[in-house]
Amino acid sequence: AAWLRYGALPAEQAAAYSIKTVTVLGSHDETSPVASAVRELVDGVSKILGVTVSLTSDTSSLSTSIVVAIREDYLAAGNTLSASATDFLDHTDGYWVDPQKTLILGSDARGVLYGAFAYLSQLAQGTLSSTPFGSRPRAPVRWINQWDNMDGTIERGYGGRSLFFEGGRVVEDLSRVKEYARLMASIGLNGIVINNVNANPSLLSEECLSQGVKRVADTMRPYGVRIGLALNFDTPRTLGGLETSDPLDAGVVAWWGETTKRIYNHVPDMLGFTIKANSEGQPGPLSYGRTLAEGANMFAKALAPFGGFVFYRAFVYDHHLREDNPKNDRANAAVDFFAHLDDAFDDNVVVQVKFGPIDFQVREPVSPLLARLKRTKAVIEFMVAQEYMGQQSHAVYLAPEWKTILDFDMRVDGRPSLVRDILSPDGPFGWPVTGYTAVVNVGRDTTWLGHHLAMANLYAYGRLAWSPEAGARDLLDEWTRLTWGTDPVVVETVGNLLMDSWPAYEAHSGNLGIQTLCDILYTHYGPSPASQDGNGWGQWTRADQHGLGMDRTVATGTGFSGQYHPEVASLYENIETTPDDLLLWFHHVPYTHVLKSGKTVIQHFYDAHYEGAATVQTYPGRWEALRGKVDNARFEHVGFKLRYQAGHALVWRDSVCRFYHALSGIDDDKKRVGHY
Ligand code: GCW
Repeated sequence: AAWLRYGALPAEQAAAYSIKTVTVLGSHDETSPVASAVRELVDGVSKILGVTVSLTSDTSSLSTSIVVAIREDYLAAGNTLSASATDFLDHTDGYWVDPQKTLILGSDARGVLYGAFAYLSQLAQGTLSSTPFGSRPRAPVRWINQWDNMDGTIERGYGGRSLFFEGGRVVEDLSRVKEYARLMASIGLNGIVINNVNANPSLLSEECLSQGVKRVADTMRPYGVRIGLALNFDTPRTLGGLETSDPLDAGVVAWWGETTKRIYNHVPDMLGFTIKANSEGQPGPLSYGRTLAEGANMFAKALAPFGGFVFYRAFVYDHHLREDNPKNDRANAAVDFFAHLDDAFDDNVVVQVKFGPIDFQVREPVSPLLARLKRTKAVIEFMVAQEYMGQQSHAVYLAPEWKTILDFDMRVDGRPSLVRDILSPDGPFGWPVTGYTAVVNVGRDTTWLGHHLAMANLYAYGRLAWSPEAGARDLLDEWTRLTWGTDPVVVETVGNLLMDSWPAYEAHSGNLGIQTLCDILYTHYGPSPASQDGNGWGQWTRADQHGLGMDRTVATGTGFSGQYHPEVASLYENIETTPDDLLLWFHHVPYTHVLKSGKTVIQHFYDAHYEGAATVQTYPGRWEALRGKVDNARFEHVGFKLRYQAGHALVWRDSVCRFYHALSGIDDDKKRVGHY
């Protein structure tokens, strides 16, 4: 149920409502999102108000009915609309709710469903507006990428096995998939790529498409969720039996054309393809001496007749990079590989850019590529899966980190260019197709993500993809009220704890922009500052006995800072204007370098690690305040996880502090690290 629990309101509050029925205008079949909206309202209002609400076609008692309609059906019935309602209903997926008249209108079928969920959300939180309200998404692309493998495992999966696949095929029972589509729709998400970007060619076998992929699409469609597929570039060779997968080979082009047609036979509204190519050992156009654009455009041409899009990932980099060359820098890769191709991509290619230049670290600057493509459309990629962020064994609320990205001003051509505006059709580049995707690893675990508190991240992601200007704390409080109840003690406790969680995690893992400092060779979990350097993965810190940090300046370093537009470039080029929290991302400094705070870098490391770990130590005690206020099963489950996290934070603290103490030989002013 997650946040769709529809917990009952206190009786005296519920008594204020007189809803008995739901009435729909127009006719809609069972697979329409309008029908889902009606089912959701009947179920939700009944539970929240503790009454039995039913669907009726009798329009004589509208005063006690929720009236649900697509705008055109509402107008056809002789009604009129206010200018404010029209503002929202003029946009795809927009909705308008009038709580007084209990009227829910959508600009289209999906809009109706989103309006129904918005109404139910406010009703369940006890915060139903007394005046009419509307909303519309800032961006059309609001997607999820699952990294599910066909054998049922999930790459970076910490919430159980795949909901979609098992034993090389799509599972029989898709009831959890349906529940997932409901959750997605309730936060405004409208698309999902169901398989790992490290894609298995056999996904495209006729059996898998007709028996499996089609059923997944049919299951999610009533919730306004469309599916897309991640493809393996070499499929023509490995599955199709061709000699090559060269994107300019006529046979390969024809093969993709036919294959795409075959997919659309089964899934006529398929979104398109996501491509990870020439990345981490995956094949791609470069393997055939072709450009990335030639590779992307091959898929684009196959998809164009069906209105589909290629989401071509910008996560292309050399993972055998030589650290002995001080100019080498993995962070440069996205712009180096893609920026010069801005004019070369077909119209239905969208470049999918991870939010930071490296890889979902605890803190990164915004990927400069988001301000360097103009003609070519882009979407941002976030990660709800906590790969580097405690892997859902730690509670870490990520929305505050995402906000540092979304609210950042890229100063394109010297003008205001917030990332959240760039990712909107009404933004500086006017991309009609743009927005958001996030890697999510929901699995068969009853908690979905392996940790009840991790669900705040999924909730906030969907809500931010719809309204990127929303506040991290506001979204968290909504989620808490829906998930845990409206008791103010519960809302305060959960809210304060989770708002502390990203800063605390950063404090006891990697500070000052040095990256997360977890093991990067195998697990991406737990402290291992030594693992960053001495290998080709390029997540280097260049720590030695004198200092640490990557010199990414144009003047003396890798030149990365020069990938930004001039105002941002000069902000990061100069050590004086670089914010402390990204200092080591952009500059190599001695351990004794003095920060803006007045502390040395090394003392900051020690202090932050002790403070961060101390904050995490408070979590189990703070959670105790919820005993008896939430159900025992979830209370115990979270309590157990928080106690584990408190212990692991100490492991983090001591490993990182001792590592840098040994390397630098500099003692802790407060005599906690070292021998005294
Ligand atoms: O962060 C890395 C992960 C890989 C992942 C890759 C990617 C799917 O460690 O597991 O592969 O990113 O985003 O493609």
